Amino acid sequence: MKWRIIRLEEVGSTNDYARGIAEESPEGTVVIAKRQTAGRGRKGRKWASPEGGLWMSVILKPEKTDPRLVFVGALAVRETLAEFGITGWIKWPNDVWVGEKKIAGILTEGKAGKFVVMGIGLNVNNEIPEELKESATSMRELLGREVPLEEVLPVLLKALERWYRVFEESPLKVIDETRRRTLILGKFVKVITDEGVVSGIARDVLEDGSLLLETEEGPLKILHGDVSLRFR
Ligand code: BT5
Repeated sequence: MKWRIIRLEEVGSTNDYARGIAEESPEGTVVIAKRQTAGRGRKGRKWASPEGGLWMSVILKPEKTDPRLVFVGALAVRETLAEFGITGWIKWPNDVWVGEKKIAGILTEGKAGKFVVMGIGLNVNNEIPEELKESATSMRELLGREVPLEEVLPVLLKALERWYRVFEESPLKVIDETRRRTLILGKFVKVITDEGVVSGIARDVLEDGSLLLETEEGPLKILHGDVSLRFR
């Protein structure tokens, strides 16, 4: 992949910026901002993006828009953390956790047949806001030292490229690896979906990327949702 990096001091959201230029930009264009003033998660949730974190969006032009692309981002982040000696796990569908805390989130958005913007937010050296201290961590907190963003970025881009190629060749290989790296399988979870809250044992990540939950009423396939684990 020929990466073309656009660096911004500050932006509302790198995903919005990337979406604005995606159609006329080549695949491999990466938008990185030092700070985001309106960083977003799914469903318009806020993503805290003070200086020190890696806030970026990658423009991809896959043959087909595919919701499973989110795992390419999550696997790449997991692998990047591993390079720095941190063991992270994917929390289906779009988070990476270390222990009981979230360290990264992926937000894929796109225009069918045109482009996909893969937003990645990774807490590196940034402060974690007070209200997230219980649920979020950073590489700095885990390693006890700052890690220059310029060291993290090439590792992440390399891993992204590799997993993107694997995905193009065979999405099922990406699903297989996602299964292996998923934190919640075999655990009792609660999932908030648009249809309501369901709970049960997370059994599998299926070929289409959905989560298979074993509920008291039987197996249930979930396409979108927010999983919470009962840690305590
Ligand atoms: C996500 O959403 O986890 C996707 C986050 C994607 C952020 C990147 S940064 C670059 C690009 N530009 C953007 O505007 N976005 C992308 P979701 O699964 O909906 O999780 C959102 C929830 O994570 C929030 O409601 C908070 O509870 C929590 N959260 C917010 N900021 C966080 C942070 N910095 N670290 C850990 N957790 C955070």
